[in-house]
Amino acid sequence: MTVRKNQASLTAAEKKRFVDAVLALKRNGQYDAFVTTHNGFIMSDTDTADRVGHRSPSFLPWHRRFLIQFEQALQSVDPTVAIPYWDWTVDRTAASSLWAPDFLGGNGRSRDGQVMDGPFASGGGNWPVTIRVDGRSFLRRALGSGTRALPTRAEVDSVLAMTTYDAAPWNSASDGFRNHLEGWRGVNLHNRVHVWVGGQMATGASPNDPVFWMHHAFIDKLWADWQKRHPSSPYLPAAGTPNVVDLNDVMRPWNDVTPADMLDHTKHYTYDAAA
Ligand code: CU1
Ligand code: CU1
Repeated sequence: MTVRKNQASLTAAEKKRFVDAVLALKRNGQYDAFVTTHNGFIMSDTDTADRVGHRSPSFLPWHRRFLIQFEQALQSVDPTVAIPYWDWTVDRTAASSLWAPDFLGGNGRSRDGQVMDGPFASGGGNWPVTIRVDGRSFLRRALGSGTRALPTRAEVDSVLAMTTYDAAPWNSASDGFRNHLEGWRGVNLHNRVHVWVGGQMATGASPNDPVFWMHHAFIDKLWADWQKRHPSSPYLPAAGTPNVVDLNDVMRPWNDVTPADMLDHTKHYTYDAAA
């Protein structure tokens, strides 16, 4: 059984196994295929095809499926590995152990944002950024350089208190839990963390930074916590919505998964703690 743990509670050996599995996927090309897939699903509010991965109700089930697929790839390398989650309401500075050289490495240098230490630093030769948004092939970060601090627990709780999953027009203007969690409205949880990390994390090619998976595991956990807190609040919309993934619509790029299939994460993994 796959148990996703808080990254702050991992042992040195668990951190190493996670990093080693990530590096193995980078070497065999699978990692960059995930980056490419993500980049293809950055959506605009005005897209006329189904809006699947972002700015839409299926933001949460799409990333749940995406993380399951990545976790299965990691486990094909090392069956003991699960995606850790980063609770940024607690580990909220560049001094957190998350950013130590034995895990993800630290901040980018001021000159060009290049990450200089840890397993994903360009100098180590193991992490060439090939799916790029510009000419730079090194991992970049600018921790905390955004104008806003990481979200607080009180802000998270204010979003978890919302009772409606999503609402028309089902995009970045919507009211409801999904859009406040995604961050286009209100206190802004998910988007704000991408901006706080900076570098590739602030772009469509964000999975180039392995912290992407830990950030999204926490977003996924918050969805699970919300589901537990509001058991009678369904995924919305239910059916018949143009350009939007309804409950039983298939989500691209897969041809075998719907939001309904993703509502119960415990078939695939559990979290080490509930909210
Ligand atoms: Cu995403
Ligand atoms: Cu994201």
